[in-house]
Amino acid sequence: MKQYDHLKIEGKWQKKWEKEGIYHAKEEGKSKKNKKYYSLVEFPYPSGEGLHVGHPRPYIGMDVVSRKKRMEGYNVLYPIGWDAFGLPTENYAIKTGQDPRVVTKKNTDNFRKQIKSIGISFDWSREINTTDPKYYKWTQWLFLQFLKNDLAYKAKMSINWCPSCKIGLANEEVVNGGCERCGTPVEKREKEQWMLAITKYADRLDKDLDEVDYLPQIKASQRNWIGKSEGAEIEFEIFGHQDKIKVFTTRPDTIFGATYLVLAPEHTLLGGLKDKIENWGEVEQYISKVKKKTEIERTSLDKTKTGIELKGVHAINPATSREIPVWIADYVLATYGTGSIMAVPGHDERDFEFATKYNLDIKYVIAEEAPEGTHPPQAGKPFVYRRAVECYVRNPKDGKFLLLEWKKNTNWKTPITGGIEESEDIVEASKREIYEETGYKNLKFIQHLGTPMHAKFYHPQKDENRIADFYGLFFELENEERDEVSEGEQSKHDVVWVEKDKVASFLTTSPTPFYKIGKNDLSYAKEGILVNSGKFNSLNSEEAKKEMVNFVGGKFKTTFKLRDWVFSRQRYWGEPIPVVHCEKCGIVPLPEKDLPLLLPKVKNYQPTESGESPLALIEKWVNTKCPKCKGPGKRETDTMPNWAGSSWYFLRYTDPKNAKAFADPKKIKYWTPVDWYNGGNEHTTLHLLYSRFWHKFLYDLKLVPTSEPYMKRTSHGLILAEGGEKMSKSKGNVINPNDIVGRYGADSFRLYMMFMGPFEQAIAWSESTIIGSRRFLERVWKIGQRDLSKIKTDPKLEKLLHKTIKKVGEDIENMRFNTAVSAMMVLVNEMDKSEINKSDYKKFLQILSPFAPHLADEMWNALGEKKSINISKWPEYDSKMIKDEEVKIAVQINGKVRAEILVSASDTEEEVKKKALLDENVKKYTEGKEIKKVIYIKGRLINILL
Ligand code: ANZ
Ligand code: ZN
Repeated sequence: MKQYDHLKIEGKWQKKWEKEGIYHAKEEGKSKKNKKYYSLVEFPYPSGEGLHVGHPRPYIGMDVVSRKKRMEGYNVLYPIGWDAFGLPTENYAIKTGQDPRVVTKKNTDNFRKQIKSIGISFDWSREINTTDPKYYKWTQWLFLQFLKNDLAYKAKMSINWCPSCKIGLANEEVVNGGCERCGTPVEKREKEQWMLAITKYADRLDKDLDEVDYLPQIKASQRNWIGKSEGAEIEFEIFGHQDKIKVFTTRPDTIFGATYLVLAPEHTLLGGLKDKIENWGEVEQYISKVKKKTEIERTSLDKTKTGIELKGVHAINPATSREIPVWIADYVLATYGTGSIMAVPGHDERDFEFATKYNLDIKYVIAEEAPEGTHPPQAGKPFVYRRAVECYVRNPKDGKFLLLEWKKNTNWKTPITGGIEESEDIVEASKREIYEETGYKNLKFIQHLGTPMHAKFYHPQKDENRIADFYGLFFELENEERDEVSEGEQSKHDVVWVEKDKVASFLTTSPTPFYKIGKNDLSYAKEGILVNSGKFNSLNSEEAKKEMVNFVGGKFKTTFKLRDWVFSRQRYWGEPIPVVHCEKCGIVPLPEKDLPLLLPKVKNYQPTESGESPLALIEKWVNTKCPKCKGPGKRETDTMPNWAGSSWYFLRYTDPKNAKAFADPKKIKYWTPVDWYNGGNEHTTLHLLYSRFWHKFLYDLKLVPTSEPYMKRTSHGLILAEGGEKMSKSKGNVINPNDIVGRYGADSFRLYMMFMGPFEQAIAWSESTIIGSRRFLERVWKIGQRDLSKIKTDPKLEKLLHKTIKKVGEDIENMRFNTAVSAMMVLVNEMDKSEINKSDYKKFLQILSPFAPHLADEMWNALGEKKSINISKWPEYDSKMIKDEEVKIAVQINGKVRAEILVSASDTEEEVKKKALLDENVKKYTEGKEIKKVIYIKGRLINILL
């Protein structure tokens, strides 16, 4: 018997596929199949380390999808190329004194060979490389379109600077305050930078997510990054000063609770207020301290906030007309909103923390709606409003809490409560209530328990409905001294002491305030009902927002967190920015005929200490003529970031060799949008967002037919080292896919990669599991060696085959590759035990072929097929075959057979019982009777006991 020898099979088929070009996408009209399908994976950065075992996971995943689509009759475009500009190559070139072009060539050659050995069905005839001048000519051309449309501009910017890489970083490239590449803490530097105005597209980038099929977490993280925020701008007058302080708030409904204002320490208003600020010296010191902190240090919730009051400056709350203090603090950023806020400590966690620390007023203005209690309001009864206290009293001696158990026609169990007047001191009122109801005299006030609870209920003794705002307060007994309780109170309720962990279950009211005891954060940030807000009381927050903005003369305003994109780098290995600086004409774009502007060869790639690009040192290149006035000009020496080339590469694949345009519009129209794009999560807020932005811009220029580039986006999890650590060269735990392919074969490797776990989850490499995949293929091989010609397939196996065809097809569509593989494993187990004929075996090979294309083609060929299995027609399942067998079940009632029902063999016990009880005959006997018990004996009978 022939042995399964992957070394013989795989190279042979790879050559044959390549020679026949079976994976080449056909141009429109050149294919019998005119339904196109564009599947895309992120093209790799060809690093010196070569292909890592994590790279192929998405390639194989989308390969399985693409192969299936081809077999289903689609004209599939599944391309690959190299995103080859970037720092690692440049740094390597510096270290070894080689030209980055040479390094790139070596690396891409290696990557190509590695990828080809895995048998991915890429259309290699469309390979692209972002560092190829024929490619970056068009990246430069596209940049000029941005420039012409005022979407590219130069600005002095405080940028994130990595002192180690000597490079400016976009916000997206700063991770936890450090450089994404090397981890060095990022500094701030003022620099002239090229910017792309992505913020002009912020709203569309957010809104149009509704129209695409991205995984929900991908949409959410894009939305979050764009950070659309609908709110209002409101002006606060400064007492005795002409300037006003404008704040941005998403909660204008809380303005009655704004007890102070905060400006960012960089706020431009500060200069003008200088004369009024009594403690200017301290303030100045504080400002220079804050400048040293990063944005993340300043805004993360877990960092303690600092600030300083601007003594002598007072603002006027336009809702209450009261004077409130003005502070500067690190937690307010100059770059967001208006750079100043109205602080509402009652309803914002950061303000609450700050107000607690600096002893500023906390005022609650949004009551939390209490869940409906045991006594909901009754129809037709009048509503009476109360402002009330809800008191929790703890005896520190035994830790128990003082509660009331009500008498008379009610089962109420409550804390001590009582109505209070608007003007009354809430703590004093509470002490009075506690004394009247329980007799305890000496109470120590500990804590307010957050925002009031807004409750609606029926008061049985008063026979009326109540709407009440309950203010929670927490006291402790100073001692147990107590007076006699009046008879009137005694007749209403008993006084009881309850252990802490029984309080919640004891109470018939909502225990929400009780849970707040001892908590640090007592701000309430959600929606609710307005209180302490004058004529707006009892409105809900949503209604109040509109009315409040009008009331204080504010303006509705939408802001975004997204910032414009820093689009220049002071490094060598990137696309030169094709403009000339002319003293007379300013910034002049190169004419199209001068593109590409080639990256000149230099002797030294080292970035300069001054932060200039190495290109700045090549005088011959820098000094040029102004394209407009022909006077002397200087070339721009910054280069583009490595995100430039990848922002449009998927368009180039549709027409990779076009020298007249970035791609022929007809070809773009045929192939785009991309039908399915899979990529890494780490690109969600970078490449994915950037390329959507470029695409929308091109759409506006009518250069592409759709406003969204990708119809569907999914992502894959990382591959970790055995043991769960990240694979890294320094840890010596990197797996080279070529070793695996050499030892076990590309098919085993592919199958294993698909089988190892859910595609979207991170998973650790496991040598033993790949051996399992190899064994599985050996069994498939062995079955293929049987004489399959004369026999008939076992009926049971045939059914399982059809079910498996259905399942594998559906699983591939849903990226459940692992369950597709395990279904085929179950099927092969069954094949081992039973007979299968040739035609059924071939169907199985076909569904296996996207996963193990080499082996499948070898066996397909051995069974007499001339053309590749990979372009055969995807098998259809017989829908009659996938129906489960039906079984007759006898239905007894009290032991006598009264009916028979048909159920499916795969029905669960629950389903069978339900069907039995719904049977017409059974219903006749059970109608109006109580069913005591139902007993089911699997596959045979059911007995209903009445
Ligand atoms: C008053 C208020 C009351 C706020 C309340 C929140 C809750 P998002 O949703 O992220 O857009 N804010 C505004 N500008 C800021 C800045 N430059 N630095 C720091 N914080 C700033 O957040 C908007 C809210 O963040 C705004 O609404 C403002 O606080 C704060 F119960 O205003 B709010
Ligand atoms: Zn000029």
